[in-house]
Amino acid sequence: MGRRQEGENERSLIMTQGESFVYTCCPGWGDHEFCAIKTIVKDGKIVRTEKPSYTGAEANEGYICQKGIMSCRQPYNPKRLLHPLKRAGERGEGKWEEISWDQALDEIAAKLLQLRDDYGPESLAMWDVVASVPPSQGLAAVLSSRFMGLWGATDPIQGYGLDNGPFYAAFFDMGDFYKYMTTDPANFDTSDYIIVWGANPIENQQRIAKHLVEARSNGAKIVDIGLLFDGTAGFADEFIPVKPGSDPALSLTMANLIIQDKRYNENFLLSYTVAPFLVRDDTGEFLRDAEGNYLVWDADAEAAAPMTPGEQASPVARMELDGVHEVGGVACKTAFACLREHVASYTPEWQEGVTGVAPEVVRRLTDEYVAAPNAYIFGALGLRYQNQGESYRSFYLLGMLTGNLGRPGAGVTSEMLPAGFPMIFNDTPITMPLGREGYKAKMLRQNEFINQVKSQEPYPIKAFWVIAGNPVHNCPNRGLWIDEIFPQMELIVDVDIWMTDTGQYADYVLPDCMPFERYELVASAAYNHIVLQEPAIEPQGEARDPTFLYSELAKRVGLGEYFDKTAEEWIEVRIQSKWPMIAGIQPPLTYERLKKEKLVRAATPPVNWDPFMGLQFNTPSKRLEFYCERLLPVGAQMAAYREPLEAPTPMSLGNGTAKGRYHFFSGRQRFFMQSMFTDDPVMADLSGGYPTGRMNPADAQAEGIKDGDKVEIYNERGHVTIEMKLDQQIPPGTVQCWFGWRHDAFEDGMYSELIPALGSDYTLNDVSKHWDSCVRAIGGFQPGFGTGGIGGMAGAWDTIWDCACDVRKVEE
Ligand SMILES: Nc1nc2c(c(=O)[nH]1)N[C@H]1C(S)=C(S)[C@@H](COP(=O)(O)OP(=O)(O)OC[C@H]3O[C@@H](n4cnc5c(=O)[nH]c(N)nc54)[C@H](O)[C@@H]3O)O[C@H]1N2
Ligand SMILES: Nc1nc2c(c(=O)[nH]1)N[C@H]1C(S)=C(S)[C@@H](COP(=O)(O)OP(=O)(O)OC[C@H]3O[C@@H](n4cnc5c(=O)[nH]c(N)nc54)[C@H](O)[C@@H]3O)O[C@H]1N2
Ligand code: SF4
Ligand SMILES: [Mo]
Repeated sequence: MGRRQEGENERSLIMTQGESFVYTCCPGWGDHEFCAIKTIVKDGKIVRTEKPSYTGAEANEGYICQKGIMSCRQPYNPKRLLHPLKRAGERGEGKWEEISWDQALDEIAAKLLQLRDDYGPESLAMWDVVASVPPSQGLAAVLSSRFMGLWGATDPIQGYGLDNGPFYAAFFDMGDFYKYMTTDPANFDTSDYIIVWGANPIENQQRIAKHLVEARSNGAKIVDIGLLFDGTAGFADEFIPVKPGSDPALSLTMANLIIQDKRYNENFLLSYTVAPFLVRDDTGEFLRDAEGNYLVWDADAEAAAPMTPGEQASPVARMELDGVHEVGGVACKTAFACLREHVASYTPEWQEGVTGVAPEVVRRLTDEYVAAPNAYIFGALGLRYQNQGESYRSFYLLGMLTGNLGRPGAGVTSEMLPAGFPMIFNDTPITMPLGREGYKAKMLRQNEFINQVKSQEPYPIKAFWVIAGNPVHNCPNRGLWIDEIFPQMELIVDVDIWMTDTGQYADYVLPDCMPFERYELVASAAYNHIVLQEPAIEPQGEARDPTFLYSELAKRVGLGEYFDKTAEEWIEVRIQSKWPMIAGIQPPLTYERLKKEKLVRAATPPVNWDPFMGLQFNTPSKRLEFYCERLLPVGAQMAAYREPLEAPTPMSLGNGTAKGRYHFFSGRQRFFMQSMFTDDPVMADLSGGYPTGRMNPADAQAEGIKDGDKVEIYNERGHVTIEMKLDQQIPPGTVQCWFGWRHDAFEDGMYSELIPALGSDYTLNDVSKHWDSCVRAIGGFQPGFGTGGIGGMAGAWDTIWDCACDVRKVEE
């Protein structure tokens, strides 16, 4: 197994006689921290996990958290799936028969072939939330993509709203998606002021937490703008609570104050944004000359001057920032003037009614943010409302107004994934062996998939295969899956390491290897390192890796010739990458070298990765587009406050759209990783032992609910009966339950019944539909783009927190 013996690596921690180690992707890696862990083995058993030993500039990076440390218990957990299972009773009844792999794959293959003959290959839908199986772009994703493309299966998670809003801002403001997902958190270290906005990195993202601590020890002030008084609120120097989904009202008030007080960075705005571009009053489009050039106002010549599209440099010595003109009979003003007028109604007094933040607090916050030499807005994924795109765009707007972008210590993040430089492997020959033309998978938007399953038009969908994910639990609404989607399926296959809420409704459940048991290439994990994952132990029970699964399946459906390699051979193909940071490694990165050294530093530039470095943008104007022409058709050219879908904010003030009196929130829990780790009794114990709800004591008193009472939380979609805890951390108007507990842990109902169906017609709006068509128009919605569903996810919102509910005490 190529394990390195004690003493071979001087950086490794102390190992005793007989111990050796391999590197492993942390099983908790779906938390976006992407850690590699050092797995220490003795006598064929894992004895513990430790931090990895990176080299070079990253030698002091790479820590692991309590979940990473506890993950080494998981392979031996008695609840783990160890045998292929075939349903013995009704779906969901929990009766299973243990069968052999041969029987499972023979039967599944025969059914797939029959469905293909009867309904066509696209009647098989393959679900892949790539984040779920560590590493997210590993062999499970790459090989299933290869299978999907050759078979011609349906890929149903395009326009799925998970972790997706940041893509909206990145696409329209900066002209890219993936580039802006990651930042090296070491960039925070030298910041003077950090606003953590709608995120809880202290409990959810330990690599970020490490650098927030670093920044504060260097003198930074940390402000948390959030809903709950969570771990990050406790850590921060100041906590500013806001009403759910109200953030754009606050951030745009900050923008207004910065503009009114002329505290913006004029030079940055003129050099890197569309601020000086003239905008037509009549159409809202940028004013252009006959050649199609943009026009700006030359302050010296007192005349319009052309700006060639794609040129970032200023065409004249002095461009005007703020002005109103008439050019060739067309009334126009600069984009900056449009912005100034647009945000003028966002006053500190007005926003208080939406956010609950006092006017003097927003004034002071703005002062501090502007005065800091280097300021960061750390936005992440806690803003799961339909208006999240407006929030993220407004954060980037604040960065543009103050010039806090593109240098260490200053920046804006939205989808905050901590990582070094992106690494791109040679995956296309694997995912698309017959080229892009030969890739036959059919992309469906999630809402189309839902509608199509219900109607079985325009083509029938009869089989559902879960490559990765636990949709019944994690892709609400639970009732949609159980009552509407699954009854249409003649075959449901779930591949996992645990029996999940999804697996319970499957016809076959297939046991995957854990990362500790299989080969992989660890990519984004590793702070500029390429790390080989080698098996630490033999697969437990009959668990088998994705190479086995897809090869054996392919063989039985006539695609065997395409699955002729071992996991190690596929990895050899993957590292033959032309990406300069891989291709430029010296001596060259070969599989032999990787096996010998276990991790190899990539040929990265001697700076930290920051997507804003160099301030080059791929928008139509090649500038930052806080004023975005492409959003004109839906009136969203500038960020604005839009009421969230189930508007809990005005509701709690007594005047809202009354879908319920409370806002329901089911955010993440420190000791769980989504629905993982719930099967470890120690982690479950640390999480309170069993699921409970929480609400503010003032609300509870008004409802006649006491601490520990049994309460039903309900809305028109579903309900859960749960023990209620009274907790000051939960703001009035809000009811909370931690995300992760399985359905079995509840006495009656389940919180995922309450939540709107993600990516459905209900959660999409005009803006998201327009966004989807814009992404398609530039070909970004391509088959197999990325290696799994994530490629086409843009075009929908997470609306998990847009969820109104009611509560009532259950009399016993
Ligand atoms: N331990 C652990 N870590 C995880 C995960 C896990 O399951 N467990 N999951 C991972 C995944 S997939 C993700 S996407 C990330 C998400 O991680 P985060 O981005 O940190 O998201 P959440 O923990 O859902 O919510 C963070 C905070 O957002 C705040 N919030 C809610 N509504 C609002 C609002 O309207 N305005 C503002 N300003 N704040 C609001 C709440 O105070 C909440 O504590 O975590 C990752 N990390
Ligand atoms: N109520 C509520 N719902 C939510 C959220 C919330 O905060 N509240 N958060 C949302 C967010 S941000 C996200 S990202 C999604 C996450 O949704 P999912 O990606 O579906 O969540 P996970 O539970 O991380 O992973 C899914 C499955 O992968 C399995 N798995 C883990 N390791 C392996 C492996 O090595 N091999 C195989 N085959 N399977 C493995 C896990 O056991 C789990 O069953 O949930 C979303 N849903
Ligand atoms: S932060 Fe996440 S990936 Fe890193 S050790 Fe913890 S659970 Fe694992
Ligand atoms: Mo997520």
